[in-house]
Amino acid sequence: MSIQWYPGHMNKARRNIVEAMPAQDVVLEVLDARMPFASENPVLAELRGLKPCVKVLSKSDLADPEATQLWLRYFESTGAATSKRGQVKAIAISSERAAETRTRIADVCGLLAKPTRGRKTARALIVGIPNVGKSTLVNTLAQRKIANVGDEPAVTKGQQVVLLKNGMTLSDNPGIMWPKIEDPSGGMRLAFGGAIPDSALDYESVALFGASFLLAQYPDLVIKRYKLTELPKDASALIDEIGRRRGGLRAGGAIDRHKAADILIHEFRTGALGRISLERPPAV
Ligand SMILES: Nc1nc2c(ncn2[C@@H]2O[C@H](COP(=O)(O)OP(=O)(O)OP(=O)(O)O)[C@@H](O)[C@H]2O)c(=O)[nH]1
Ligand SMILES: [Mg+2]
Repeated sequence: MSIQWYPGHMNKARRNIVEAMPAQDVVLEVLDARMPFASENPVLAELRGLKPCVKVLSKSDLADPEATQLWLRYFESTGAATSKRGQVKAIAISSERAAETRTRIADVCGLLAKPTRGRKTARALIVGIPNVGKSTLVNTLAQRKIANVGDEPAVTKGQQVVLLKNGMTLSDNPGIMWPKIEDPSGGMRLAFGGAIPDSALDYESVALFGASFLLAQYPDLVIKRYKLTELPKDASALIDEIGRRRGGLRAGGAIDRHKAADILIHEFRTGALGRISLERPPAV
């Protein structure tokens, strides 16, 4: 199953990013720390051109800390090697650690964002795919609730410019996708993580994808969460087992697989299953 989702407001959001780009000193590209590759929009690399860029690995509280360290090293080393694409740095943040986020952003912007044209303070454009925590980051940096946030994709519908107390100008943008997701498993990871609205998904296929990944990579977390005595033989058996234990049975004794799929997806997204990363970087 391939996943496509490109609602109309994203074209306008893209045009706004193109218009705002020349005046920016740095681009803060927010990625999902659990899947930095799948959540990296190829269109944004094109739009930023040679602008310095910070890869902000958000939701790091939900990601496997070991994988996040590997990703930071990966982006730092590939960033240093790709001067053709402008300077790249990487940091990891979490909404639970607001003060640390402010320090990390200030430090990295101090290194990368040199204000130009006689200005004393920098301008930063916040971009990324939907639901990765862009508006949450704006609120953390502004230290007040200035942007709407929500646990579903496409909450922000228009560009919003915010002036911080330290003089820095931030521009929050709607999350944008790209017209065609070439890699079907990347699409599945995005769906499992919550970047695509549930209405555009086949819930059970997404849960089967997630179940099969978890059985292979995080079997101990699966056993612990669902209090299993042994590992189910495959993804479908895991969904059945969750249904049996947690989802209740339909009339006649059939397992409610849709409900079981919902439980697995929800418990991955909220971190109830544990700290899980869906991707690891290639060796560099
Ligand atoms: N666990 C965790 N949740 C986070 C973090 N940052 C944001 N969230 C949650 O992720 C969801 C999406 O956050 P938003 O800030 O609205 O995301 P966005 O990138 O602005 O989304 P769009 O406007 O739809 O593109 C919300 O439920 C946030 O509370 C984080 O660091 N950790
Ligand atoms: Mg937003």
